[in-house]
Amino acid sequence: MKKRIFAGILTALMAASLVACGGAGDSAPAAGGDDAGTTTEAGAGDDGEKIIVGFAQVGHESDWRTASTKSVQDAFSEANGYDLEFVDCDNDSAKQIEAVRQFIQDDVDYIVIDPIVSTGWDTVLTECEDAGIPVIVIDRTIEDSDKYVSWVGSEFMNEGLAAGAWLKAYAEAKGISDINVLVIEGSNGSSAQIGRTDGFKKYADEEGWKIIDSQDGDFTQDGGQKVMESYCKSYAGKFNVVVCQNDNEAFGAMDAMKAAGVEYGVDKDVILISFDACKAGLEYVQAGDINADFMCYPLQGEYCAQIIQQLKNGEDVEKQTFMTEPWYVAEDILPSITYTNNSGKEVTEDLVVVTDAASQASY
Ligand code: GZL
Repeated sequence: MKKRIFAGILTALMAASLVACGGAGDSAPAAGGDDAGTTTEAGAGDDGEKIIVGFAQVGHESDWRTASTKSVQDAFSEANGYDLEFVDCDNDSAKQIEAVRQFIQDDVDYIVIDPIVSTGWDTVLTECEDAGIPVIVIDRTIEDSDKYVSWVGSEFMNEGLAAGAWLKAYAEAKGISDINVLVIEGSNGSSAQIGRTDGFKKYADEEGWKIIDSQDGDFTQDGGQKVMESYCKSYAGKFNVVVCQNDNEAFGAMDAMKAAGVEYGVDKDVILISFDACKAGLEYVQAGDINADFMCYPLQGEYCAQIIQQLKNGEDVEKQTFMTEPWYVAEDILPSITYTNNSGKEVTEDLVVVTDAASQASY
């Protein structure tokens, strides 16, 4: 119990210090670069006991998720001094809340959550706080509570703005003036779906593009295929852009368009835009089937382990750490794009032309 009280005081002190120093977000090293994460020293507690970490993962819906899970499992390995309690919540929010409550009952030392949806968290996070168990959130965000010590992930609104900024510049470069878009959204209510949808829609509204339809593909290949099959039936010949909110949806959408005789990719009937930039996605970019793929960096396990080490050592931790996420394209026609990001800052992003997906992919 003594350990718990100490952890509770530590958490409160950390939160207070973060508020004091503004808790300004920190940007992580470039994805896939040499300094993307560092080897984590052994996590064993001071008394040599393993540090017990409970991890409630979204599910197993995509290549991105597989990489995310492996990243956390590798960081919290037994060899690194951890005992990881892993729960695959299978995209079921009730199951995820239940998993966190089980971690509290199991009296774990730290809890890591990738929240399926961004609301409904304050009650259970209060229970974690009362139990003196620090919570770290990765990837997606929690919007209805700040009762966690730190978050590591992506600025999803910027990902949506990136797709819009690229499409605007690309359409101008290609002389395409009439833009009619079909969107296959990610799991409804997830911060990734909300941010990518809102960011892209900002450009659509400003540029006068028509978003013909926008349906939930649940971030899966099957979901992407089913929605695209329906789109091909309902909107044949009426669309020239498809935005898939992750690569696995794009894989399914390509199968559906191929079956319907719709040509997509570079200099075809339909411009195909995707997110995640996993290796398989970049292979399609290299082949010219996907025109642009906006990275969402999944390897957050090392960052999580570093945060736990800092907490264990009584050090301050950043409240937010944002991943660095390149923009990948199939054609070498635009060197870079300048856009105004979600913080109102004018940012110039270099476009990475995919010439060797295997070496350019981060995961
Ligand atoms: C985004 C992540 C999303 C990915 C999908 O950070 O939560 O969930 O874009 C994954 O591939 O399913």
